[in-house]
Amino acid sequence: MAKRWTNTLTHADVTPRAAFLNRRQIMAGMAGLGLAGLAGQGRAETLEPNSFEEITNYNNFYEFGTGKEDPAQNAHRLTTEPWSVKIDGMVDRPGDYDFETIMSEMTVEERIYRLRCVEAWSMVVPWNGFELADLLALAGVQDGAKYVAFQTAYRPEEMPGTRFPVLDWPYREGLRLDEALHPLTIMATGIYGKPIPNQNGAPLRLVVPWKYGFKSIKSVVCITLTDSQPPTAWNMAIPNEYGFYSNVNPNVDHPRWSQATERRIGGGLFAKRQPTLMFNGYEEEVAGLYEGMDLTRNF
Ligand SMILES: Nc1nc2c(c(=O)[nH]1)N[C@H]1C(S)=C(S)[C@@H](COP(=O)(O)O)O[C@H]1N2
Ligand SMILES: [Mo]
Repeated sequence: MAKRWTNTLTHADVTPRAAFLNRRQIMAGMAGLGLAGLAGQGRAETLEPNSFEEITNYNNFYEFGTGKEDPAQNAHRLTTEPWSVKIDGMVDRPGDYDFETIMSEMTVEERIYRLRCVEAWSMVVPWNGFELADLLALAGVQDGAKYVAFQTAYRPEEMPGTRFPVLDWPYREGLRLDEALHPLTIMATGIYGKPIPNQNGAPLRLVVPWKYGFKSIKSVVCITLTDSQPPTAWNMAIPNEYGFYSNVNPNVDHPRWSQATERRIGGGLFAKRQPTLMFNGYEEEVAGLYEGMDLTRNF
């Protein structure tokens, strides 16, 4: 499938980023402005990815416990082979798609994305994955579909955290169809070129980089195309704190804390908090999806 988006946030290969900056400077006549002018727009800074150790030892995966180190301790219990994803609802080709079949059809590439948790910490993760749009195309989205619903595996015998009613299991999430089809939205299957560890959502998990981390549902077993907004786990649990949209927005605070700044994991004990960027730094790409919407009401 044709590549519809070029990653400008590479670390090893600086060429795409340089090309991007050149294009922008020529287009906007910004040649004299330099990096500082572009950095203000949130996406031209060099993203230094977190280490593999940081990314795989500080996690939220409540099925394996609510502590940040519980998933790394417990998620080895998750059986990830065999694995299949049921794709159903308003699609031409509903069915159980096994992981190997999916991988043989998809083009995996690296995407270095910021990950901003609603709890106000963040990381930068070099994911490997494919665009969700390509997977949905495999199933054939029907006219009239407006939303995509996702479910995580629910296996009490493998998931000690599900013994506690923290959430109404299984973990559920959802996107509007246009958000799901956006080229930034991926299904991640790896980190740093290795298969994605269980604690990060093996064997495949959603990544929506402009939304708070909880939208990026792990270990997906079911994807349903619907014409109505699906119920989502955190919204069901605490509706006044966690909305359906949950776009990263420094101007709309959580009822119990500010969202204006964030703590970058690995920055050290005395690191300065950094400003949170509108749409987590992806404003240029995604703001159009929400034109005319009141982002405070639709939080
Ligand atoms: N199934 C499931 N998916 C989940 C979660 C969870 O508890 N269960 N936590 C979410 C939250 S709050 C965040 S911040 C990210 C964390 O992803 P990471 O652990 O890979 O950094 O996963 C999200 N996906
Ligand atoms: Mo989170």
